[in-house]
Amino acid sequence: MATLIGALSLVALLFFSSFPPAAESRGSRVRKLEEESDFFLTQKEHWFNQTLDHFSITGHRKFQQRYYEFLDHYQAPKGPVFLVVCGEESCDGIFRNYIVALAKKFGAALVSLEHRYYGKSYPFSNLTARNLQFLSSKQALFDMAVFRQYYQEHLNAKYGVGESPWFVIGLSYAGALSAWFRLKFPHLTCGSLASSAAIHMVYNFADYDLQMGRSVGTECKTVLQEITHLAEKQLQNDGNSVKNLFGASKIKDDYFLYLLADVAGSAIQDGTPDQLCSPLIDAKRNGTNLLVPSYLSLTIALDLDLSEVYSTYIKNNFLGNYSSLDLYDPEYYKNTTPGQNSADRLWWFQLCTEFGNFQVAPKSDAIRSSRIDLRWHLNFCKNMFGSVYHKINMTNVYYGGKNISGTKIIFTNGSQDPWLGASKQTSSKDLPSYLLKCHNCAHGFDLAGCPSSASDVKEKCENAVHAVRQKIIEHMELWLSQCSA
Ligand SMILES: *[C@@H]1O[C@H](CO)[C@@H](O)[C@H](O)[C@H]1NC(C)=O
Ligand SMILES: *[C@@H]1O[C@H](CO)[C@@H](O)[C@H](O)[C@H]1NC(C)=O
Ligand SMILES: *[C@@H]1O[C@H](CO)[C@@H](O)[C@H](O)[C@H]1NC(C)=O
Ligand SMILES: *[C@@H]1O[C@H](CO)[C@@H](O)[C@H](O)[C@H]1NC(C)=O
Ligand SMILES: *[C@@H]1O[C@H](CO)[C@@H](O)[C@H](O)[C@H]1NC(C)=O
Ligand SMILES: *[C@@H]1O[C@H](CO)[C@@H](O)[C@H](O)[C@H]1NC(C)=O
Ligand SMILES: CC(=O)N[C@H]1CO[C@H](CO)[C@@H](O)[C@@H]1O
Repeated sequence: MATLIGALSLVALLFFSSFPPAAESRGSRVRKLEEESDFFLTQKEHWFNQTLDHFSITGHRKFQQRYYEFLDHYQAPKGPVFLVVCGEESCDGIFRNYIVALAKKFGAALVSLEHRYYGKSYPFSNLTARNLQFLSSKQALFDMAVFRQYYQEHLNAKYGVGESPWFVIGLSYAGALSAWFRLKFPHLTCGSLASSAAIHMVYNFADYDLQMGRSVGTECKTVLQEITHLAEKQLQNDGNSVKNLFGASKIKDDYFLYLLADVAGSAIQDGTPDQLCSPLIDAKRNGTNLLVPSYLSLTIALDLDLSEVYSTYIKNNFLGNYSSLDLYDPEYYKNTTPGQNSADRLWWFQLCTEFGNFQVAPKSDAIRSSRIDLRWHLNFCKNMFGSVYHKINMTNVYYGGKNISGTKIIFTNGSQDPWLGASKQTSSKDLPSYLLKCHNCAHGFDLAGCPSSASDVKEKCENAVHAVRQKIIEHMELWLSQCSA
């Protein structure tokens, strides 16, 4: 369930310049990344003994947590330390992205901690639901706090710096962690940048689908809806023939419908809506004469045209290097062996227990099939993890949802990002928020930059990104100086 994984990582975003839409899949992409160290400032691993359960007074168990440091731009002893938060995937190094420019500008040390359980930072030899009980954002925030103290001492030992000003930076789920870290540990960081952070949790996140429609516009939305209806109808008639067209005969009907939705969601979330919509709209326009009222049957010709265009798009742009049909097979998520592909199971565990924000079909004007509803998601959770307790509403109680309090947190989001509705909606002096507004401004672009696209589209995107980056720098300058004072 590519987009259901929800948050899009820096890994995916980094692919923008060289790849078409990057969906939310890890294994293959990550492996590919490792071959291309140009993507990383550093991949030299360091290890830290972390406490497994920060909330127990009897458990003393530790596990090894991986981290990275990059000191080339560090101006000791006064320079700040930027904690670049890693989210729901293997953290294979510190990425080259806008953070490098920030490090240069501020003479900062960069340090990045892998999220517990993901990548190589897993405490147990298997990932059964029982062993996942210590996987939560609360524990992860405590990890960051404990690590921050440890690393400060480490820097002191090396450079005699005393207390450095810290700043926490993250994107997507890692962006939410950045915001929450400043909220819960204001004495440990001068501020934070929360890029495209989903901080508001609901069970039914129908707004994701609605925002997809708003982002692509009426014409493309209508075609996407039509594809869903065609697929639903053909699944009823002859499921295998339509799935075969997509090379997806082995997956179950409801997962197939999820795949169709994820393909569109990913393209929009990644800021490449035109690659998705243009061929579909063309096909639709060409076939207009053939269209008969939708309550009658569509002609075979249009059926095939649309489905073929979409299936070609999926094969070329979605499957293969970004995503895989495996993600639409429940068995894949049941695998409890830690490894490159376990991030998907782990993230689902967090969705099922803490975050929800299930991408359900809205009651009207849905792009995705109405079969993808809350019941479907809760069944999935139960099927994967047994009867784990859903504390999704509690997450808003704990962090405040969109009413998050606290100070010195920058929120950014992209105008076309389906995750928009889960981000902070208001801006204030203490909690400024900025919207990157352009045709394809999507998830995390302030940090990741714009994808390759037609030059006029790209220029507008770059202007939007530039404007928000200037604001980020202004706040960081002010807050870091106030912190050092
Ligand atoms: C972490 O713990 C292991 C085993 O207890 C120990 O051998 C190692 O030295 C510790 N590492 C650090 C960095 O403290
Ligand atoms: C998982 O690991 C636990 C110990 O942490 C062990 O008791 C259990 O048998 C393992 N289960 C599987 C399915 O490997
Ligand atoms: C639609 O028609 C145009 C012109 O007739 C043609 O160039 C284009 O390839 C067609 N597109 C599709 C997707 O059928
Ligand atoms: C996947 O990556 C390989 C190797 O870089 C490339 O040749 C191939 O075209 C890519 N496939 C897709 C579907 O993007
Ligand atoms: C969660 O909160 C919402 C809004 O307050 C409420 O409608 C819903 O019933 C709650 N769900 C659960 C499972 O507690
Ligand atoms: C946020 O505050 C508003 C107005 O006070 C309130 O209606 C809403 O329930 C709050 N939301 C959360 C998630 O606490
Ligand atoms: C945090 C943030 O940038 N919020 C913006 C997200 O988008 C909404 C809707 O456009 C804006 O109102 C918020 O200011």
